[in-house]
Amino acid sequence: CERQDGKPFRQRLLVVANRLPVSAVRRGEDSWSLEISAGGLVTALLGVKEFEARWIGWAGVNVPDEIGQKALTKALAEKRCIPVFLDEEIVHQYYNGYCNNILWPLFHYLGLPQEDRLATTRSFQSQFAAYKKANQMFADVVNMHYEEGDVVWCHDYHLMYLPECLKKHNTNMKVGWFLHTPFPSSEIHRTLPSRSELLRSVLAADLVGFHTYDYARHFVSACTRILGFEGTPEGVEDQGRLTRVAAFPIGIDSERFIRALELPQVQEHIKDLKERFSGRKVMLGVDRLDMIKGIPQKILAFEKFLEENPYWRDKVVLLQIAVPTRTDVPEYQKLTSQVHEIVGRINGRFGSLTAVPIHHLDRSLDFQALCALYAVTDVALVTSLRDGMNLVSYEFVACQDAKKGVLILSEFAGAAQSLGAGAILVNPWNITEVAASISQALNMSAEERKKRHQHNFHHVTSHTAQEWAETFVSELNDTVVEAKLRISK
Ligand code: ADQ
Repeated sequence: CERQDGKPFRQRLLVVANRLPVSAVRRGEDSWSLEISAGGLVTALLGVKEFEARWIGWAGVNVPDEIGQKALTKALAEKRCIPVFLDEEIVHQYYNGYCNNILWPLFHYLGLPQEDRLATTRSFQSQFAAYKKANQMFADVVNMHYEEGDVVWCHDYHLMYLPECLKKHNTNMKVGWFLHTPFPSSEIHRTLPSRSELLRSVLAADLVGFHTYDYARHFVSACTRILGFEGTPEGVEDQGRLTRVAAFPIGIDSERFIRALELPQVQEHIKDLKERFSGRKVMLGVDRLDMIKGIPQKILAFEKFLEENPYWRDKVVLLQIAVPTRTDVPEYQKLTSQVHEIVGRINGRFGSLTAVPIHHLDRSLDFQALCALYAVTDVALVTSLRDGMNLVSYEFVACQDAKKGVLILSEFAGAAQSLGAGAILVNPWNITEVAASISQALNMSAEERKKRHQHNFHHVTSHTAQEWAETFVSELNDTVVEAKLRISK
């Protein structure tokens, strides 16, 4: 195998994530069509030039029969992907249950839905057992494909039990683990019945990474308070065995967004949007429809702004693009209806026969349409109640070099630590404050907008996804001596 520049790869990198970066659709008993989804992680790994990356993960479909599994494995191999087959029951208990119903809300400080709290408490043990079983299934596939010298990079809260499974099998394996969500205060983590087991397993990795220094600090505190281990500037130490813990803030492939703005199709979209919203300032929200994104709070703040600023009522429009996720979960269905109800009420209250103040779309946009929207926006509103990083804020900044619009950003998004100096930071729970920040953004002088934008643009274009992946992987690769030390004790 060769790199794009023709030189041989130095090593192989096995990237293990819950989902493979492909959507698989079955076309016949032994035929599949695959589509690569160009997510952030895929792009990021293009930057890891010294390593030849292979993906290990679930393809997102249930394939109960051997013929189907063989055919899918073969088709995926061409994309350098290796599947982990999970049956429906495991997916229900591990993915919908333990990952999305317990860890996701807990790590975002949301707790559990009230009516589900007791039921979840009862089913906790079986869901955790399924979580461990699923993680072991991922480990089995890694072990099957691992070759000496490979570097293994595990991703996210779905796979916290994986580092231990891997090290138990092979203590020489170089294992890293990165969390894409926040790691909560140790007081929150303490409430998790499986708190110690998960921490111990993550500590089996050689390098543990988070988006921000705060998350890393919370993790180290959890290890000191819950496990009684020692926190050091390097990480966590237990009887001379060190696990390195550090912050590796993710970025985006900013060049991809900047280049896209030059495309004729994107220019065409931009022209249409400008005509459509001429005479009005455009405000934009782009989120997965998830509790953590604070969409109802954002819309209520916009209502308050309209209430308090009659002058702006027919001069501003909020475009909220929300991709539905986890649509089979009642809590998410409730969120969708709640958002629809609030939007309907506000449009009824402030709309006219010819214009409404909020356009809400329940769907995903293609890349070019998204870039055009980012480019015509005057004010972007990111009001996550908690967010590991939030890449939408980065993407908006990358597309704004001509317009120099304003970013209103939740202080509870990891991105607040990198874009805080250029954005207007807000507490999304305080709708009065968010409403005031909308007013501040719409009235901001061109000079101040330029200054703020330049700060953010510099950050977004100099801290890319590629650099993030390269830094993590090379630091992981350098941990070899420590890894051996840990094992020999
Ligand atoms: P997410 O919670 O998915 O990621 P985010 O970082 O904002 O959040 O990334 C979302 C991605 O989906 C962006 O690339 C965005 O363009 C795209 N997207 C969102 N809504 C869309 C829409 N309506 N149409 C088209 N595309 C849309 C998790 C964590 C984050 C962390 C990332 C990366 O929750 O905090 O930043 O992983 O680590």
